Amino acid sequence: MSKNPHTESNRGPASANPELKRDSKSKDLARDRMDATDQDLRTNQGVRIADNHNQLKAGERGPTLMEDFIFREKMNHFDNERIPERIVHARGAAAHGYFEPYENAARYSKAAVFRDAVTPVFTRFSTVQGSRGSNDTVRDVRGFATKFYTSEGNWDLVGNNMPVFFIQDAMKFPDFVHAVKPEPHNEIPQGQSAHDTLWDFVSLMPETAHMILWTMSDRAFPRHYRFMEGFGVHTFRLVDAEGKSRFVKFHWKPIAGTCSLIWDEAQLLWGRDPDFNRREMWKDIQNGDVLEWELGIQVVEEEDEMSFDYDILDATKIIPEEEVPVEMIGKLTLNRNPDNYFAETEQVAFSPGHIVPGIDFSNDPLLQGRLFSYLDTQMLRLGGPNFHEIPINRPVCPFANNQRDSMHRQTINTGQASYEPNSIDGGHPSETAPGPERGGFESVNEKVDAHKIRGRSDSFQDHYSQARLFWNSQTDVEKEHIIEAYTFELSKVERPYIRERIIQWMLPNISMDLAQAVGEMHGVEVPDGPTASEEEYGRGRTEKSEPLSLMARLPGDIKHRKVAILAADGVDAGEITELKDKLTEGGAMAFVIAPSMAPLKAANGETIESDAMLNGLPSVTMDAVIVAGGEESIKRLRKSGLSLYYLQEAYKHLKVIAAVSQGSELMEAAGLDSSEEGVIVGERVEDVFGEFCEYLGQHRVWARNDKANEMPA
Ligand code: HDE
Repeated sequence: MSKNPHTESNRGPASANPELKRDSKSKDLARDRMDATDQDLRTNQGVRIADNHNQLKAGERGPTLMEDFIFREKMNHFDNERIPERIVHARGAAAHGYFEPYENAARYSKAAVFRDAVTPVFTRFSTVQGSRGSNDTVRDVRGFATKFYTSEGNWDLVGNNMPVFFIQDAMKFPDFVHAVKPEPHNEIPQGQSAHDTLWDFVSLMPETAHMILWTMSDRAFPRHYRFMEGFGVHTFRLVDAEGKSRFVKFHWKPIAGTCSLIWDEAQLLWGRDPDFNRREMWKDIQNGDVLEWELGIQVVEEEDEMSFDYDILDATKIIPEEEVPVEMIGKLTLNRNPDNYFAETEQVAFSPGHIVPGIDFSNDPLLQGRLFSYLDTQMLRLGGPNFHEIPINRPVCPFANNQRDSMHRQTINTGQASYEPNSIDGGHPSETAPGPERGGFESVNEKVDAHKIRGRSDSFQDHYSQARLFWNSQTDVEKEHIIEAYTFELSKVERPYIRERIIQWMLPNISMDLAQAVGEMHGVEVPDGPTASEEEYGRGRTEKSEPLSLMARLPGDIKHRKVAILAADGVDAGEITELKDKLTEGGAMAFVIAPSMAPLKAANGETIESDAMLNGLPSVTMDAVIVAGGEESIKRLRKSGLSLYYLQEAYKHLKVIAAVSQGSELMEAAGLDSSEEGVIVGERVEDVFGEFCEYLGQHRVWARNDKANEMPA
């Protein structure tokens, strides 16, 4: 069992479950894997196929014959390959892995996932708005859904990379989704929130203010899934072995730290690598560079439920970490790519309703509505109620019940009794009484004694305090990015009255600076002060909360970072080797980027492989650039507009740029001034490397922000 360095003194009892290995789900999937190695080509009925190129025709130039069962079967299967994509979160990428609890986890929950040494998982990341074929790096929320194949059944933690949501009550979800999705008359825009219907809805629904602010921040385009936080969003419950229930919020804290793309980069990536996030995760896992998070919880004792200045059942609110610290209770590692996208990533069916003993729901009205929606949507998407039999969805623990039949049933249930109680089949399958360990599921025995009411609690009224809290917690650069985001998004809104509603009626309640800056860019006059009612404006805590800034958890080192080394024929081979060795030693990945894919002929006659062409892995796919020396190499690179652009673009995107020996000439040719921060030149690799790593650890050269805005690239 892993040790949690943060909670040494806070351990509860732990027990290991030796029979559950981390690859138990992989073994379970093995029975459905199909390997065509050395196989003959056959029909689905097992008949060997002699000719897979020609239909059966009446004569060489004649019509196809109806009896061509081989053609008909092939075409019929092809015609029916597609299933409906997810109504939201259609575009996703996933990986297998495992979860290891820390010893303190079992203190809060009797769930096996917190007791067993290791539990296999499958995690799917997604964007929300776009269709399955849309771009990865759009401005959007990212889904972060994990299926834990626990020894007591599947638990799904179906969260997002932002800790709050747009609406408070599930009743508004279809309205919100209709507003954010491409508009119904022309299906524009794809993967974008910058359009009239979304902002119309937002401008009329002040409860969206907080979440919209998050989506206008750089969190809306993570640099890599590994650099992204995750949140369960709702308040859930954990139930311990004594039956005591506590409220919790779940957090995924990335071990690699947090960092994001910047907007211009994200937009350029739509064209240069629309699969950017999924490709990076895939390649990293392929290279053994696993993704890791710690699972954290904020615990609220039941008696403290009402002690906050917001309602913990309101999904538009966070619990600031200063109020309730996040306690780490385990570690997630993603280390294996799926074998087949459709079978696994597309067919996986998550639901917040998939819980296990030791975990329970709260009365959050958004969560309550989700409990219906996820099961319901699988009926259409996966074709009926047997989706739990699809290999990626089936639990690793044994399970039996009296549910029978329906479309595509795989299980061959033996025995005569499909009801309970029965005496014919020995009374099986039979119930298990609840218990502290391995017992039947038992809901928290909460007393509910109330009038039926279609309404909302007054404690859900404050829509702006936490938006102000978020704004106040951002650094200057982050605030600038948020201002740019509202300005850009609203510029795409055609109706002036919608733009005005946002600028005059929403933004002043968050920040007058924000309202004025966006108002100025839109030529819209801003009122003197807040415009919301006292209740909606709220009086909650608004002083800075450190963890709300992405800068609070910058990577700090060069691990997992991608570094381009620009080179051409005549490059100094020694420098390339030294750079690659040093970067790899620090956990970074180095790529030799050259004008062509032909192996490079170094100055000393050595041959060096080129990893990509200048436009194959452009600067937007990299975190930093180094120009290696070699007189001839620099001469060639100077002649290439692409290499000059490479440096300028990296400069504009605030990336650290270094040049070794003659490499400085390419810097000059690109118009970059080595006296500036984060533009480093030196005679030898060791002269530049230390400073280079320091900047890279900070993710970007933030001090360059104003200057970079003047760059045309
Ligand atoms: Fe979802 N959501 N959602 N959602 N959601 C779906 O389920 C829904 C919400 C989230 O990788 C759908 O199987 C309602 C919050 C993720 O497969 C659907 C409400 C959070 C995924 C659905 C919400 C999420 C979904 C579409 C408001 C963060 C992708 C396909 C009451 C805590 C999971 C599907 C995957 C997917 C409904 C709000 C996260 C339609 C009704 C809040 C990560 O059932």
